[in-house]
Amino acid sequence: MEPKMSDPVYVASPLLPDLDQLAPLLEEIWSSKHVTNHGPMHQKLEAELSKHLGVPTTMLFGNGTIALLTALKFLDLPPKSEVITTPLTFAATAHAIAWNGLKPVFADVDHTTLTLDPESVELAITENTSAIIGVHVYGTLCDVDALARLGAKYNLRVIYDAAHAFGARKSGIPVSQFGDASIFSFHATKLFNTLEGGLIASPNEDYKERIYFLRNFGIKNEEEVVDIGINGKMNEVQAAIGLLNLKAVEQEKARRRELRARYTSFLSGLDGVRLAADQPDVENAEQYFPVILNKAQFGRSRDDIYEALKRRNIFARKYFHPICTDFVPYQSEQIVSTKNMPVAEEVKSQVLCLPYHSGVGVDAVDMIAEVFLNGTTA
Ligand code: T4K
Repeated sequence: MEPKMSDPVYVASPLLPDLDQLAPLLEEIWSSKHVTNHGPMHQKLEAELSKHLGVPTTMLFGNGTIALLTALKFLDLPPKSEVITTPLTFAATAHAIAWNGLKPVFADVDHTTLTLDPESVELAITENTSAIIGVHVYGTLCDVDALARLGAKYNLRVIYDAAHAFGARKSGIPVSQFGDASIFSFHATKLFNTLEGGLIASPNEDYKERIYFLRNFGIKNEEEVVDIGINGKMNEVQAAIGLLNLKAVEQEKARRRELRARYTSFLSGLDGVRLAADQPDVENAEQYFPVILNKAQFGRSRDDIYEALKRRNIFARKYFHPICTDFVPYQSEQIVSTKNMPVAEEVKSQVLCLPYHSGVGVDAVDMIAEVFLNGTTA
């Protein structure tokens, strides 16, 4: 009988403020009765996020998916035009393209970074291409310079799904300054969360007004509806949690960095085990800790490790398996266009995200180390 954690250890665990910190903010909301529709907490959080993320435009949403949908709507891309993205992402990235009446086109990922491979993107560009969505998957940054060059060369909009990259920086530049806009998820599983939530961030201040209308049914004032908007708003309780969590993010990141060091100490140098790309100029967002397992070299597969951990009550996740091109609705070339993607096809059965949050204790790390190091599939 193998050892087992007494409490389950999950891939993610929400950062939650103390209830005694939250209570006064809830009292404020309750007494004002302003519970949603751009209330004071909402406005304060947008202002704080603008400072934190280093861009003038930070528009909150009820979740990351509605933020992605709205960002694409905002771009006014030609109907049915093609948007190139990665298949190695959460379903929301691809679905947001299809829900906007656009065609997702999947290019391959780079073998080292696992983000969109600019060469593969260039091969996928046609006269119908209108945009590129890069995904900073696991917090590894896309080749933003190469994607910007492609955008300029072919006159394409470039936006980023930055759901995994909250607070990341490249050579000191906040990640939200790249591209036309970046979309963040503030879901409970994210480093910075508002239980459910999302954000469109942009270096372009002029975007604010129209995104505001799109988020709120297109309503300008009591007399005028000026756009075909939706309800994408975040409520005051979510915003209050965001205000408190924003103060705790740096401490949580520091604790995750310690966990990263502990994981790295036993994983690096293991034959057939690869860690996320080393990006020395990048301040990591500390969102996920992916390992890429090569069975031929390591002796065991990703699924062997996943199962061995699960038997010990440790729930790593196969993000992102299946990849988007495996999804039932995307098996039709009518809906998507799939390019040659040997790297994504290989990596999808090799990648495993280990539990990565401050609740992962030394005993869990020891157990994970034992699974990786002892060489059994038990
Ligand atoms: N783009 C990218 C690249 C994304 O990764 C995501 C979301 C989006 C866009 C869309 O953003 P949102 O619309 O979601 O804001 C989770 C999250 O639901 C999803 O937000 C996230 N990506 C995705 C990578 O992970 P699942 O299906 O893995 O969630 P679930 O419920 O299995 O949770 C994972 C683990 O987290 C659980 O085993 C336990 C722990 N957990 C989860 C929840 C919900 C908790 O401890 N407490 C909780 O309340 O999708």
